[in-house]
Amino acid sequence: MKITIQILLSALTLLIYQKTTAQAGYELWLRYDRIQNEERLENYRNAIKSFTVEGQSETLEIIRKELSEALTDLLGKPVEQQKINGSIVIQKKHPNLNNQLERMTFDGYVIKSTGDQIIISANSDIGLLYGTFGLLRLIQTQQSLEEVSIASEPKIQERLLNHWDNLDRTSERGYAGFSIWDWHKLPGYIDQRYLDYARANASIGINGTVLTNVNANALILTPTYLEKVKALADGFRPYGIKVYLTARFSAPIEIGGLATADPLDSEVINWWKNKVSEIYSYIPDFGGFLVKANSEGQPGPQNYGRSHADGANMMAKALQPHNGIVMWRAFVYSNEEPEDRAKQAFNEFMPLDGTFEDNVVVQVKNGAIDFQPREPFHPLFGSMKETPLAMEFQITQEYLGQATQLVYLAPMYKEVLDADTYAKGKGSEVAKAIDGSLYNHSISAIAGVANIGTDINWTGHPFAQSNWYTYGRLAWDHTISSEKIANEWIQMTWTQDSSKLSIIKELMMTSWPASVNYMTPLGLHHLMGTGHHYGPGPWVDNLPRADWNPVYYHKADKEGIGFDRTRTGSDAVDQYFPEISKTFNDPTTCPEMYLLWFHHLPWDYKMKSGNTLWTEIALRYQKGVDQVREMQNQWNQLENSIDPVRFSSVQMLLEIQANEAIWWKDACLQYFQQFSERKLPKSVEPPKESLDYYQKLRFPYAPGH
Ligand code: GCW
Repeated sequence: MKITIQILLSALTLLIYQKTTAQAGYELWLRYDRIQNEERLENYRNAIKSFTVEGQSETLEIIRKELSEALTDLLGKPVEQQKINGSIVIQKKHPNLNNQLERMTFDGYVIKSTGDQIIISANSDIGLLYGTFGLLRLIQTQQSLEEVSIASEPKIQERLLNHWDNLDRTSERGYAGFSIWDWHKLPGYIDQRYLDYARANASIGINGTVLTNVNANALILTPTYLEKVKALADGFRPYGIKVYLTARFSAPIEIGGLATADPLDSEVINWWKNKVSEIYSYIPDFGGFLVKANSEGQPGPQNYGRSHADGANMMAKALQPHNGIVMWRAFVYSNEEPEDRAKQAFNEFMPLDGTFEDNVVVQVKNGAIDFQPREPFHPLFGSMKETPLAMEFQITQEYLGQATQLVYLAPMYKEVLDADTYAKGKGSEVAKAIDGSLYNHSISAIAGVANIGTDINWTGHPFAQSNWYTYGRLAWDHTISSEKIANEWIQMTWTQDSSKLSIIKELMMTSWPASVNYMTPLGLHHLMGTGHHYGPGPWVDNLPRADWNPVYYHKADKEGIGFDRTRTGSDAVDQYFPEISKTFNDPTTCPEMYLLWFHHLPWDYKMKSGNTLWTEIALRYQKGVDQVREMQNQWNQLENSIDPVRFSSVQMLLEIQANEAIWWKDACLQYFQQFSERKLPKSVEPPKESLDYYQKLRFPYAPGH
């Protein structure tokens, strides 16, 4: 009797614990809440009585566990595993689907209903895992399975997260607590979080992870740390996730005891060769290196008068025997260079096109400056023809409200992916430059700077989970729309009620345009506070390098505002193909969203709306504030339909966001007003505090810095 009560009590505690973590969001989009629509539930229950997974492997075991738990939760009744002939059959290279599977590359999958069974098949166990999550997503989003026939394969081969995580567990630009890698306790202690992380990534098709910060520490390449990396890699492998590391260019000196790191020096070449072999002795499927070189103080080949290609190729050759790749970042801008910062990466890398080894991918940020709220696409996309380019998106919201603001990034990613480079005439979108189809490259890759940390909900802001989800879905298939991704994510994370779903979707779709309005409207950029980049600092002009200062970017003066990148200015426009450069070069054809990115215009410049530029800027800032208030109203309508913990957490964060939007508006408008010497339009609310007040705000312990 006593024992029974004890068992009951601990079961109850577990239930309560599970409930609280679920409410706090630890489950991410894998909550598997029971289907509420009775009719659909009945259909699913009739169609799915059991499942069969053919074969044995760690991955297949994961599939069994996932299916059994997920289906039982979703259908609200146990769904048993059957040795043969279950209502769902999961089988590699299923004979009936051979035709389709033979045409499939990578880890694609097929889901097909035969009338009385649903078959999931693929060429690999990992493909089966993706297919399993694919099927579960169909059920989570309540699609009919009756005539289901889906063939899905990733458009991009290497779909990576980049963690900017340091060995001391801080995370550069991390806003969700500390790094999830507990290096101190590894390799002995495998935190369940590592496996949950791998599972979540597998559910959206992410297949690689760079564990360490691009501002790299050579110690990660020493045996002590390689043991730890191996432990993670072993845990991730069954989920199809390969491990990569950042390689500090000066490692041969720092941990190898050599006098130089010159990439043409034979001792250095040998050192890397041996180091790479050593890494593969720990991790036989190690993915390769990500390198930030000669950028923001990181060492690189130029320290020895060598080029980026010399550096990248030296590492690439060391990796070739093991099938590893080098992702060499194009985020470079020189210390001395008086050239417009937006032009420097292009100038540096274009002449190197065609000189890289086959296993080098040049990793390019979405825009030419640095993850700004909105940037025109990087001119390297489409321009480098011989070199595979990886897209680097930032998921962590360094310049986009960090962890206090709800900003759904899918529309931003899509704007860049869908932008036409005109490299081979119309229809040469950025996405095609990345997925390899534009110039027939055999490697394709994409990277997202992770927003994951130790916070119970992984990402700090509950809605920041949507950006992790979005990144994975777009890395898999860049043609999916932002609305569809939002729909899926909301249904899996928040609610099955379609009217509630529409409210959340609308709020999400407004959030990015809103943030651009209240932070950097009309092509303004890099106005953030020094160092931490939290909040506005358009007045900052005291940093050691000109191009670290907001005044360098907005160039506001008595005449006007904006950075002149036209042919008579810095001529950054001519880094684009003629169709685009022509459009950007002329203020009357330049899309207004990029206007002040490319043009320095008078305060009285006539905008399309008929307003002057000054008035338009002021109205945009106000609009951003109003949009956040509307988002608050929308959220408040959900009060009784969302669990109280998550509801109030988002409610509080939206209140902070609204105040931050006002702060941005007031600080920027008062600062620019000193130059424009014009009144604020009537519909713009008067500032809450003085410019002096805003200028004196300090955040010495802002996170992610
Ligand atoms: O966005 C800037 C960040 C740096 C970062 C750098 C980079 C890792 O402010 O923190 O360093 O970009 O991408 O290398």
